[in-house]
Amino acid sequence: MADYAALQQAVISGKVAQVKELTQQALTEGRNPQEVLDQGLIPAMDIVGEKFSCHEFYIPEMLIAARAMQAGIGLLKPLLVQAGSKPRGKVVIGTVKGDLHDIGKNLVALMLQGSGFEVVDLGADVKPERFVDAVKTNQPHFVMMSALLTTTMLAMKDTVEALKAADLRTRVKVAVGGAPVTQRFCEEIGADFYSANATGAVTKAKELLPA
Ligand code: B1M
Repeated sequence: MADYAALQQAVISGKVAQVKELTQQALTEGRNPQEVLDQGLIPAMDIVGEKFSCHEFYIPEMLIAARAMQAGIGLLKPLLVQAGSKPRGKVVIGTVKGDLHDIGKNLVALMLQGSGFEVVDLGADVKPERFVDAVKTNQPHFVMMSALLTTTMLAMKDTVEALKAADLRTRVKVAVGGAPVTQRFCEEIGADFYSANATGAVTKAKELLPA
């Protein structure tokens, strides 16, 4: 039986080998990789966040847990990405300026690839000008931004404004996400859509693709 509680605990305590073993065990048992992600890995990071909030964990512990999480995701990656032959559409994605959190953004990129989207991943700490340049160069259907900090969310607005100033705003759909981001914030900054999770971002992108 897949032991998601043990998997979560292994992520929280940063035990890379154990995370790999328990993730592999769940897959060998025939568990759906999405289920392993949603029930085994992601909830662990919420607990890490809670521990950080109450000063039980500090930056090193968060980093160690993040590394363990990445090890689990690494095993799931080939199963989540089974890209279709014909790209559905193109997405430029990045975590906004000032923000180094990239696990959620990487998952969104992975799910998009898994659904046949071509993804241009700009990484983390992406300045508005880099999003603008990437839109000029790649001519994507979507720009997707991730932010995990209440302070860096504001860089999403700056990016929307930079796209407007470069006369590119009407050429792309802008999507936003990340823990502090809300539908209301999305509307306030003039983005096209918000998604609370990676699968929702893929579903909405598919809906909005030109026929
Ligand atoms: Co940071 N951190 N962190 N951190 N960290 C949070 C976000 C925090 C909530 C922890 C807490 O206090 N409880 C808090 C933010 C508070 C706030 O502003 N509201 C915080 C803080 C304060 C900080 C620092 C400021 C700490 C410090 O230095 N004093 C610092 C900032 C550094 C910086 O960015 N400039 C910092 C640093 C770090 C680490 C580097 C140590 C590490 C990140 C490592 C990495 O990403 N490579 C880290 C981590 C690991 C976390 C927590 C624990 C986990 C984040 C995570 O990976 N979650 C986090 C607590 C938490 O989130 N519960 C915390 C798992 C991931 C799968 O979820 O990213 O939400 P998430 O992505 C989801 C959805 O949000 C959505 O889909 C994903 C999958 O379903 N989604 C999108 C994400 N992006 C999307 C884009 C889309 C659509 C959906 O586009 C359309």
